[in-house]
Amino acid sequence: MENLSDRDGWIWQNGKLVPWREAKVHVLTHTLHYGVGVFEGVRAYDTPRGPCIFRLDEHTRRLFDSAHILDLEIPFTPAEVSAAQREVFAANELKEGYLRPMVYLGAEAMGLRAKGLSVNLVVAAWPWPNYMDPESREVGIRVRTSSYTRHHVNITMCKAKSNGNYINSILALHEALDSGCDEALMLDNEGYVSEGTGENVFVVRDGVVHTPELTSCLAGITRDTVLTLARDEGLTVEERRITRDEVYIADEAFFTGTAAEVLPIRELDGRRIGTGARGPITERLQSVYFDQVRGQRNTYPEWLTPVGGG
Ligand code: PPE
Repeated sequence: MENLSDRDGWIWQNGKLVPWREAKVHVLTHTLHYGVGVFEGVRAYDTPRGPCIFRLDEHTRRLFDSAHILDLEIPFTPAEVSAAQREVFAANELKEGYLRPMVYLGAEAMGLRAKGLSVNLVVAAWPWPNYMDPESREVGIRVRTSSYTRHHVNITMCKAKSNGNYINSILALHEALDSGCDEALMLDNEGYVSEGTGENVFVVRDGVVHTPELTSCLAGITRDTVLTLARDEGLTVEERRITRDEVYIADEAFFTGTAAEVLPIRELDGRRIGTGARGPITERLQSVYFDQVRGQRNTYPEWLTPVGGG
């Protein structure tokens, strides 16, 4: 098995590039014990202008928003954090890949009462192909509704992409994987559809594209991208509460996320969705999404930040 800690390359840690294998923390690192930290998942794609980071400033902004929600003060400016991502991506000489900025509290003190701990930032970048096999992008995945409820907005707040929130996601995802599915669908505490364990969710019915409101899911950047591109394609989009059985009777359904990209759902809880194959609107949105991130369209050039130069 590949060991992600044993690679050549560079990791940006607190302002400087350190050799990949030396980017370490102490075992008493506060975030390791209690999960109070925040992170981002960002992708860069190869484009005709060279490797470009997709919606870099929006990801950086969400990192700062997440930190603010958890009352963590990042000791860098947003411009410095965006520059760090470009720098580490370039240093690793990648064409396409995934970036993982993460903010964590230091090991100065233990305990829930600890205040005034150092706020640290790392950014790693490595090639990370979509975790579904390429076939899934065409045929779609099988999903089950999780027995675990998505965080209530006043338990751990879903607008923060915080480390601890992913305990909930991992419990739900592993339950789904153990039962032979590919992903879990999370319902909120009122029983309405919220999101996947690391993706936002969309359904299509009678040509209209629907996705849950932002109150109980992460403000996904891919979600926003797909909503924008769908409107540009002349589709009607609605952000509203969605029930589990509405997904069963949808014509099409798909997940969106930086890591997952645009991923068709062909089945939920053993019920076929639509024809049980990738639907035409999903296929169209998937295609415009990949063209957009790979710089094959002239639209939204500001979403693509070249890694090198300028
Ligand atoms: N909801 C959750 C819970 C989530 O984790 C993500 C991203 C999204 C929605 C979609 O957000 P966006 O990437 O901005 O479109 N999940 C990240 C981590 C995935 C992982 O496996 O780790 C990601 O996609 O990078």
